[in-house]
Amino acid sequence: MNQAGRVAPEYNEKERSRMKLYFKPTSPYARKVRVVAVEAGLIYRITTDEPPLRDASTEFWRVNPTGMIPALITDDGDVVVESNVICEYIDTLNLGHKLFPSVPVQRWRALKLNSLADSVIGAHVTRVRENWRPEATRDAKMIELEKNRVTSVLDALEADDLIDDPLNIGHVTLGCALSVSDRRFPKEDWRSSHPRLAKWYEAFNKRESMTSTYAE
Ligand SMILES: N[C@@H](CCC(=O)N[C@@H](CS)C(=O)NCC(=O)O)C(=O)O
Repeated sequence: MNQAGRVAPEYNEKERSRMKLYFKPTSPYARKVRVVAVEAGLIYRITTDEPPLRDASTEFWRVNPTGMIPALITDDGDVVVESNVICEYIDTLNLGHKLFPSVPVQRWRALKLNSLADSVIGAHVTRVRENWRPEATRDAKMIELEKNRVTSVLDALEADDLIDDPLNIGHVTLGCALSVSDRRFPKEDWRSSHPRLAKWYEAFNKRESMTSTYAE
């Protein structure tokens, strides 16, 4: 029987005890996974592959029915998709400080920060894609809306104390989101209107997990 997202068993024979991450160096969603793997001390157990995207005829789509990155093949040969799920999977293997807290109040705060930061990545990605279209066909209203969404979320985070919590998945996602801000929209100064976030990011961005996963 074909199970959705189940890879061929021969993969597991060849690659026993190694996980495989399908990614692109510039994907912020895939970077979340790599940052978590470094923070968890598990990056050495992960091999990587850069699959062709947007082609349903490829081997990648056979392995991963969504055709999206990131996707992780576990050392049991299962495929796990969607960055948050992959991050949590890796965190279950993490013997050190957990990035997905188990205490409900802390967990909720971490997930809340994570979802807000994820919405910043989503807004950036939508805007970047819109900007790739020929100028005459771009949706200016959508570009403006996504820009406002980013500002709105950063304003909310600036006014909150979520970033002061012990390191969690929300910080990882926020770090990756702000990195997209700088890389894709370098002329937009988010720092002067969000000094608390700027200070936090300056320190966070120096972590080995961030420096070792940065891609131009
Ligand atoms: N919500 C997903 C989003 C993943 C995503 O949007 N990945 C993009 C690359 S950044 C992708 O695979 N695009 C290929 C496609 O759209 O077919 C996650 O968090 O993993």
